[in-house]
Amino acid sequence: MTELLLGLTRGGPTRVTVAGTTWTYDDLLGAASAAAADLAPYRRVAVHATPEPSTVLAVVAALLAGVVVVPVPPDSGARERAHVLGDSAVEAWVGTAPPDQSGGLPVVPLDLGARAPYTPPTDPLPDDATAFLLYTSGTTGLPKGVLLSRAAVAAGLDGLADAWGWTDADVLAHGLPLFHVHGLLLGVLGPLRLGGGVVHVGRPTPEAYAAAARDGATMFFGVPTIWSRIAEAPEHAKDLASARLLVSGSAALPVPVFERLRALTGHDAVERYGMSETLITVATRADAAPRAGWVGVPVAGVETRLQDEHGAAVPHDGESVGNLQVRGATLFGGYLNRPDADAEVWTDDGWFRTGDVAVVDPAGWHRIVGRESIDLIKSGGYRVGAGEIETVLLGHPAVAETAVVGEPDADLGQRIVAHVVLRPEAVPGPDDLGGAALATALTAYVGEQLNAHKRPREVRFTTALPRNAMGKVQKKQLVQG
Ligand code: MLC
Ligand code: AMP
Repeated sequence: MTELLLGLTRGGPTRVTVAGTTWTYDDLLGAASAAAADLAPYRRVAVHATPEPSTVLAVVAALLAGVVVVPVPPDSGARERAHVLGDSAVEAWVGTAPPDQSGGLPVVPLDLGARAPYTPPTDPLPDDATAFLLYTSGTTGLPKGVLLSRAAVAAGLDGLADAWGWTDADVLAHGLPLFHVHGLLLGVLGPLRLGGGVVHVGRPTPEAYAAAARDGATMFFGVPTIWSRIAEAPEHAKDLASARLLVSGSAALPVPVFERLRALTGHDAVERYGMSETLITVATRADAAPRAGWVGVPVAGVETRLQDEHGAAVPHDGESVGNLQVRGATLFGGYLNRPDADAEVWTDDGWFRTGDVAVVDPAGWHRIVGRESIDLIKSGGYRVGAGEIETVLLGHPAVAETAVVGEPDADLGQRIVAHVVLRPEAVPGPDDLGGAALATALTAYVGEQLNAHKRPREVRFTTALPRNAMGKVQKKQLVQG
């Protein structure tokens, strides 16, 4: 197939800036070609995915070497990290390993200053060769490994290039994490395929986005939390007026944020919708008039349909709500080691059940209404399973029962709230009035086991969870907002 990193492999002076380090394409290609030679013995490697140059170099080197990349969130806790390393059967870390948590694997060092000539592969990888194994949360259990092929990534990026007129004339800026579809696949590989520049600004603050705009960035990516913080900072938002395109995704962009951004920047943010399993399937085209609350039309190579719970077609009339299914060139190849999960998500006729509920209008525009399951939470654009947090909390000696829910939150979309029934012997005494210290300890425990953004923002102690006659917890009764 065509080289995935088409733009980069042509070399040249285009700039890639991460955490203040700038490479030209020539520099990055030279450094990655040198590192790729060291990866030849491996089939699957882990990358400690900090927002730093070493992450970009490790990922590019692995892709050049044809080695599968498993990005590991840098704040992963013990349980989550052990699961990812064990399930993926990675053979080494590239660059750095997390302090004291290498899992006993070797570390292939990276030299940012090394340079070797790039030689195109004499024996190109097949299209269906896996490029990434991305771990993502389900409603229960530990995260599942999503197998993404080189062809799916290429198709996804080409679809967005078509939708947004994204070319080598663009300089993309963002401050997203480098272990998910949004920040890594779109936000780093997008430019490297399409030949454009990219600036990772570090923490995605309004100040940092404004500074990138003043430095000439043309496109900005953000999750709604980032955009809503920019919309609250008019003195910085105004600098984004010089941009060509503001893009929001990973969660629903609230209409008031869209409107405030328009007033402050003169731009209508374009929304796009996707998943780890499907990459970006629906997007607002840059040449269309964006509609607040709507995410756009299927990208090239993707088809969508709506079904009701009995599998009957739901009309695309702009009003009827149905379960959204997708198929096409951007889809994943299945979950690693999880035939049970595969069986749940694929229909008999080959469509993927997104788990999202949507409306489609006669012109093909999509509006995402919500998720089928209350147990899949989106907080700050991160996908979090209620079940994985509940399992961890139940492993704490103080906890007898728990139910985790996502409550509406103006900043985060949803905030994680854990309702907890304590074991009688753990009920706090007078030295921890209200249980504040215990709540902090439980929150920290989730961070140590899973990762920082899976920590509940709030722990509410209760004496009993609401249950139906069958004993099932009634989570809807717990969601306030
Ligand atoms: C957070 N903090 C907590 C806490 N949670 N403290 C105590 N208890 C908790 N439960 C701390 C943080 O560590 C931080 O501390 C401070 O509170 C602020 O946290 P925050 O409000 O979460 O802000 P921030 O850290 O700035 O993060 C917001 C954000 C982040 C938007 C930058 O959520 C983010 O990067 N989201 C992007 C997720 C993403 O990329 N998703 C894409 C998935 S792919 P301190 O000390 O550090 O200040 C996908 C496909 C697609 O979805 O369609 O794109
Ligand atoms: P993840 O697997 O982390 O990529 O999360 C995918 C989920 O994010 C989807 O199933 C949706 O629920 C949600 N999502 C992504 N983009 C949007 C969007 N533009 N609007 C609403 N929800 C979105």
